[in-house]
Amino acid sequence: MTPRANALLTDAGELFFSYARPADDALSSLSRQEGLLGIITFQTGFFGEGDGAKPEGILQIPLSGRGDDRCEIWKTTQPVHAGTFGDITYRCSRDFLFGSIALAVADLPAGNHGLIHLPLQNAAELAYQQIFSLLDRHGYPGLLRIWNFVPDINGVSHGLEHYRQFNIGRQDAFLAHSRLPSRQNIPAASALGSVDGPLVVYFLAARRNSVAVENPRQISAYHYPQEYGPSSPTFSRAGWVDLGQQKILFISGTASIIGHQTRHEGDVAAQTRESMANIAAVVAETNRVAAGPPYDLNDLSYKVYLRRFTDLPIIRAELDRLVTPKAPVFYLQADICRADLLVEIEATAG
Ligand code: 3EB
Repeated sequence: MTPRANALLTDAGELFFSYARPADDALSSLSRQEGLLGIITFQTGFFGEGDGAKPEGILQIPLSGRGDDRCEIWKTTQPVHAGTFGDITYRCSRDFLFGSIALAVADLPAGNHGLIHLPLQNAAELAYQQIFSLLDRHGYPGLLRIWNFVPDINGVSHGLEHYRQFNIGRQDAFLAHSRLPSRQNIPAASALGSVDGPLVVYFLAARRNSVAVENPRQISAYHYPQEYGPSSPTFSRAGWVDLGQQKILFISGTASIIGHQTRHEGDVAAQTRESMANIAAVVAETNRVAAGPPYDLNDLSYKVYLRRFTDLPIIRAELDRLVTPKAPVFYLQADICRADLLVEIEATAG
């Protein structure tokens, strides 16, 4: 974790992440650490329910399911300073910016149904517009990775599933900021369910862009047909970024989808194997297009989102067969963006 003494001044800084379980009293000092970009916790009530004890600078994700007492921590080798922009809270260094936004979801006024903006469409568009404005303003064009937590993601209002509403607003913001149709401007992402409340999004951006990677076994999500909603989801299957000495691979949330169709409905073991086969395909594609040392499944750190907590032993058994026990795996219970998906797996190698 120490900066390399011989690093050239022209080198980009490095990025580090970990899934750690800091002691309660260590968190507030952690949030003041040099080089800290972001800390995310998935445990609701971790800091004492409603007593205001939540240390500053820690993002709390209100997952729709059970959390984990570990935190996700992002750091860099460079000095960091904090700021706000609209509803975004961020920390940035010379080369990196970590930000988060929580936007209340307002229901439509009565009588307005279907006319203009649906509630999650509106929140998604506003959140992404603010993110792109911040990145444009401060010169971090490379949106490397983004995590989306959509309240009651499979719930329906005004005749459209919340995730599908979200996809309309997200795509419109990409279009408004001229980030579409270029595939190079489409980030790796995850989309999960949170409790009914605000839309919460967190992200990592950099001075330089990542290389978007797609999966030959799947249609690009931005080309999904209309049967999955009026606007397709705007994310790439993975992003690979060359930071000089360090290369990072961000693999998006990956599910049991072939082409554009869900496979193995109701069979969580088979969905886990198919998701891992998709991750293996993305790794192989990265090795083909990225100019760096090849990756394999054992080089990755995983975050696994499971819809039903009782599926944990089944999913864990499948992963244990495919990946070394040394690979970090972080399990979180949450709803997944398609109602027939039981598991979504993301992976990162730095
Ligand atoms: C899929 O492949 C599964 O909408 O940002 C995975 C990762 C999924 C990201 C997103 C959705 C998203 O379509 C779902």
